[in-house]
Amino acid sequence: MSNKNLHFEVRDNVAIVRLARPAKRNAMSDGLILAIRDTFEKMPDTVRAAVLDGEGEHFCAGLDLSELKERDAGQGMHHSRMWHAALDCVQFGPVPVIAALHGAVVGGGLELASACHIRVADETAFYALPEGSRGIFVGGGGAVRIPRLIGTARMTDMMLTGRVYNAQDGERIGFAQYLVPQGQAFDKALELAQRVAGNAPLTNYALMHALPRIAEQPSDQGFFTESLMAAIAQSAPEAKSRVRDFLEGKAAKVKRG
Ligand code: 1HE
Repeated sequence: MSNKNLHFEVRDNVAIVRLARPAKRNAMSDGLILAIRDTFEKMPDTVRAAVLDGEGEHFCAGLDLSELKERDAGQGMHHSRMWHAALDCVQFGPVPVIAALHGAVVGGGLELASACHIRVADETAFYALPEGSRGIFVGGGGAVRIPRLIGTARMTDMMLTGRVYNAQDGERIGFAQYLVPQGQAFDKALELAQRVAGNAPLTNYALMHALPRIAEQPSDQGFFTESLMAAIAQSAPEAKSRVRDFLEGKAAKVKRG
């Protein structure tokens, strides 16, 4: 499933998907965005979690600006919807995706990272939305996903003023859930992916597909959907055997953090 600009491999039951266009700072051409869509759509059944990272000094410089030719409104709409379809395959695909971030995580690169389920950043990471100064707008789902991570006010400020967040501040405001020393984002992301891969598949499914929907429902509907999901998850044989293992002293206790 490898593409010239997108490397794919499976280690045990974890897929590693790597943007591989370092000379262009992993800028996303239409071909690359379609390759991301295809990769997540056609994930082998054996895969239980994925790591997404970028080759070279930067995670991703966003949209390939050299392809930003004259488009009329209709073509612009289709282009943006193509990004939505591809990033939906990441967020609502078959497996949780852990992004390993370093260097530039900007524009469409930040939109891509925002579609992942966990973000691990190293100390070199920085976050920006240069669309504001390029005279354009986000078009890859950023207007929906980024305010959910950092709030509308912070995103508005980033786009109006060109503000760049460094790795420490990015973790503080909610871009990344983990901050690690330089060069360690991939290893940490892989370690997390291996742990995620060991969960009951229905639990991972609930977290990817039920939780974000519940979070957007009015409380009354959210409580009801939660009960439905809880009932389905607890009835699976795997849930029964995991709970039995704990009660028989065979499963790990929760340890202090
Ligand atoms: C690119 C791109 C790109 C680099 N499209 N070619 N994104 C941006 O506005 C960010 C633009 N990029 C940058 O600000 C910088 O390149 C970086 C901070 C990411 C990296 O800096 P640096 O010094 O390591 O690299 P560089 O020398 O700027 O770039 C190396 C090459 O990559 C160079 O090409 P070369 O042929 O001269 O070697 C750059 O032109 C090329 N390059 N970034 C095309 N983005 C769904 S809508 C999403 C909307 C957006 O994402 S808009 C934001 C676009």
